[in-house]
Amino acid sequence: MHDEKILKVLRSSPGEYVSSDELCKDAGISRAAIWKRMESLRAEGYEIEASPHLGYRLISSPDTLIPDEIKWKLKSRVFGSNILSYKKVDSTNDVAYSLAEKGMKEGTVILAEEQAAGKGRLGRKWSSPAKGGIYMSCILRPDIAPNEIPRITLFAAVAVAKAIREFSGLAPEIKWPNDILINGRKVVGILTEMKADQDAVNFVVVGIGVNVNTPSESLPRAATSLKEEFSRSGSVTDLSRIDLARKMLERLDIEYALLKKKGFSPIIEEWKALSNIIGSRVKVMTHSRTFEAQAHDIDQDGSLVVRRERGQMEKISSGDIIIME
Ligand code: BT5
Repeated sequence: MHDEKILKVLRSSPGEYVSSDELCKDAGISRAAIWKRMESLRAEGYEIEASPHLGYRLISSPDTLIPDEIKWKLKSRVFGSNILSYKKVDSTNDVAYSLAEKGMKEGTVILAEEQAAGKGRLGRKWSSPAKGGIYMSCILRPDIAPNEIPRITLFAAVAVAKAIREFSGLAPEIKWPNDILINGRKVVGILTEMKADQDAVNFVVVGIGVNVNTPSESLPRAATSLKEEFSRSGSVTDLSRIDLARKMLERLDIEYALLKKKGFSPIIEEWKALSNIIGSRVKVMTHSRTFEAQAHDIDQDGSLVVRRERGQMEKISSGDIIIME
């Protein structure tokens, strides 16, 4: 079991030794227990230096999605107020859904190192190998109508795209409705699920999958990872999933507050600025039809508005698009 009290004390003097006496006092543990606790932290991947005279010093932390590691320095109010992290689950969305049904609070975040049955939309699969990705699901209880649910996907796409841009300096682009691409290849997928009755949403689960250090051989051909895109600039080291996860939660928090305070219009504007589809010729595929049209706008409920051949407008609330040019 990972010991947050000890870590807190070690972190309070970055790069410096903390004496055994101080550790005992501040972390509230006995001298005899220190060594064992340090060993178990090391087994978790913490690099801790020990000196017989000076005490202990934290050199580095593991890039495992440990809730306390993410919460440390986390500046958000709603997102991540409660974080649960698993080694392996079938799908973080399924875990979040069943916890939400039991009343788990808004802002609860479920993370996993690996998913055995990661889900895309419409029964599709999300490749979720261990160690390389972020598989995150957030529970929300927004005051919106069921038909406004696409708004949630769009708000999350804006937040994650901005987080990636701030974190890596790369230039992510949003593709309606739920993809984030870099250099034309998919790096993030978002799956929004909800429980609702006729006119009210009970809760929403926003699932976000990000390929961070994921090796390309475990991804579909049209996919990429942040590490792969980053390495084009010459750097090949792994990126910190903890730092990115923290940044994502902070950005989601900011955009969610904006959505609540100012409504959906500012989110649409941000979405358009981050997307390349408005004005493009697209192939639209819904569950029943496939046709070509021009992407014209994003509607107030999050639908895509397209212009058909004879100039007539049509609203697409769910489906996929391919950009033709
Ligand atoms: C999505 O569906 O893009 C939504 C993906 C959501 C994944 C997250 S991870 C945390 C949470 N828990 C879950 O179980 N799911 C969510 P869709 O638009 O239907 O795209 C699925 C398609 O993307 C697949 O059919 C593949 O072509 C492609 N794909 C699968 N895995 C991928 C990956 N890791 N990276 C990029 N593309 C992938």
